[in-house]
Amino acid sequence: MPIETRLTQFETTWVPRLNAPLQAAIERDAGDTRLADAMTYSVMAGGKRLRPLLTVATLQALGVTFEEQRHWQPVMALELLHTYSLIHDDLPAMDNDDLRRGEPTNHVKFGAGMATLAGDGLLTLAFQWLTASDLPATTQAQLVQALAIAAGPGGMVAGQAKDIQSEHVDLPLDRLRVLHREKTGALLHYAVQAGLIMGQTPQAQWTPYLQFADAFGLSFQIYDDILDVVGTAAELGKATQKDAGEAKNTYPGKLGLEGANQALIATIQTGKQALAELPAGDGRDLLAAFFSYFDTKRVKP
Ligand code: GRG
Repeated sequence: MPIETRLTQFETTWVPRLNAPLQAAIERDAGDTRLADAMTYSVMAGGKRLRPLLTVATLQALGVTFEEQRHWQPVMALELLHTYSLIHDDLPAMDNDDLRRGEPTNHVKFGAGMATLAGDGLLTLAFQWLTASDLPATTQAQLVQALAIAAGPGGMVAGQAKDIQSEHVDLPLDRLRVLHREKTGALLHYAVQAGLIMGQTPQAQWTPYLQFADAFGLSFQIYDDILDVVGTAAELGKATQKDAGEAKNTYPGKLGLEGANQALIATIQTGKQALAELPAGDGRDLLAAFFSYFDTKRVKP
């Protein structure tokens, strides 16, 4: 089966299953309030569920059977946290975006104050959900610690702070890579780590999984940067070096479009090499299929 099909099949099975209880679970915990409406609005706004899918795929690769009572709340906690980051990122005080996924952003719909609180609510509820499953208490504590490290001032928030500070600064590539690792990579790293923790996998076996996660995270960011350039070009392949150069703190800005594409191809290769260390089988193939998110043919040489 082509790897694109493998990924599509996995999404078709899992996205509806993960989504089904979501709105009711938020309303159960946030009440019938305007705040709950604001939280639900962004959570139900059509995200790809990439991070929860990565956790579920890691569980599958480890041979762990998904059980709703044990796994659903901790798996979806990450989606709550991701949604908070998008709501806050869109706020007038940050990127000041009016549209996300083609719809009005949370603050456009609910006002900046309520959008801030919707983000706060989702961030906090994520940790509540990590501790509300049938998993052993020690496993729950490990999840809480790992997510706090990934999302907090040593991870995503640090990356966002660097992003704000470097708005008018031309960052060298190594500092850009750190910024991306924190801002985008840390949650994707955690998505795989959460599977390892929930599967109670001995830490000695974590390395290839986390190397895969980190390669996926970097690929994700490089690809997002490339799409920003080629997606705005009138026709695919017509994006110019000038388009790339205008976006300073991006991979195409540093390396040119073709250079960024080569970096993407090399990063995907690194991720696949890491997976080659895992036992052959369907679970490993499923993780490899996540690289089919990236179309390395968008850039014409
Ligand atoms: C506000 C603390 C704080 C952090 C914000 C994630 C983030 C940090 C900002 C989002 C801005 C951005 C463009 C980040 C790059 C990563 C990215 C493309 C995130 C979007 O993730 P997807 O594609 O989103 O998984 P969906 O819409 O599918 O949920």
